[in-house]
Amino acid sequence: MRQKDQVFSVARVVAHHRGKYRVRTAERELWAEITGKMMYGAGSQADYPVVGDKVKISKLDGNHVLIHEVLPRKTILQRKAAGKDAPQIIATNIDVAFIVQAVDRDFNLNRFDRYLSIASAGKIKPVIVLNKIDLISKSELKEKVSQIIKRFKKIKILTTSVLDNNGIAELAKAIKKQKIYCFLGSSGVGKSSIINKLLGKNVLKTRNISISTKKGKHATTHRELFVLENGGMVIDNPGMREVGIADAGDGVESVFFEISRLAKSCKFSDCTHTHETGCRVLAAVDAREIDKSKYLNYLKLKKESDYYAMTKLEKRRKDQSFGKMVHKVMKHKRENR
Ligand SMILES: Nc1nc2c(ncn2[C@@H]2O[C@H](COP(=O)(O)OP(=O)(O)OP(=O)(O)O)[C@@H](O)[C@H]2O)c(=O)[nH]1
Ligand SMILES: [Mg+2]
Ligand SMILES: [Zn+2]
Repeated sequence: MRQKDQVFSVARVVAHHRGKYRVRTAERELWAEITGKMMYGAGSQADYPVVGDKVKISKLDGNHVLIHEVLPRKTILQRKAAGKDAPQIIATNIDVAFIVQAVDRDFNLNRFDRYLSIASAGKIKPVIVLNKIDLISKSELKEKVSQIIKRFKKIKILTTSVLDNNGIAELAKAIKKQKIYCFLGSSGVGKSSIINKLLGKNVLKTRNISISTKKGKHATTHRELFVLENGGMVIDNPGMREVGIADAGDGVESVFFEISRLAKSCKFSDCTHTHETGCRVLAAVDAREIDKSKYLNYLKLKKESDYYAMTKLEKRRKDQSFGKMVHKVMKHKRENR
């Protein structure tokens, strides 16, 4: 038996491509695979290693190691992907989520709500990064920043331009030793370009002109963790098209904390804040204490998170009763023809 003389150590998962993992020890990077025991014992994606995880490894041969176990995760960043019930883990052990938007067509306050909700649900500190500020004037930038401050109050905002190196030093300064920073945002906002700047060399493939003419093509196709010179760690992600809410509501309620607070004084405890008399939220929207578009986005994200929180059984019942209702209406129509 080989089991006895196995020496275990701990490594960090830095990448995952098609069932193969790259892990990093204090000395170097290695290829890794999971043990058969781990594979057969895994019930869902949550049981497999993901980027950011600390894992228990043993040497297999040459540059290969075996992953035996995922060590307890400090934080989990997850979303709901289209058409899937189970949440999808983006990365683990994240300390800070850099939520990146470009100041051009990509700029959208409602999208920040989404990313902020998933960060908050994972108990991860968010920082907003506005990139490509070379594309707009100083006054336009000021206007955008004040929109963000008005909507999100206390969240830290960094403004950057990879093109003229603006704000990159401030961003680098915000990255601390041994902490993990995850870059999130739509495709093309400049996540990989920013990380290349932080690394001080072009390690990551970014979108070039010829790629950008092919619609929908992402420059980054897999998630990867990089260690910066100061010992801080950054994770590059492929741009995300779907950022569904995968939590029972805490994330959404904390991002919209003013609305949640008002909701406690609504007349009905099950108030939906859409039409009820005595709704404190609607009153605040009418009095313009709460921004209308923020309120509408709250309803939208809350609906998503409520649906997510429903059990499978409840979902089936809801779908069935909807099916029955459709059936009834159709029958009624037929009979009255
Ligand atoms: N003008 C300008 N262009 C930028 C800036 N940052 C990045 N870009 C350009 O934007 C394009 C997209 O950059 P990427 O770094 O590939 O974007 P990404 O967010 O990593 O995209 P995905 O990997 O597809 O998610 C590239 O052509 C970059 O050169 C910037 O600050 N200003
Ligand atoms: Mg990229
Ligand atoms: Zn209400």
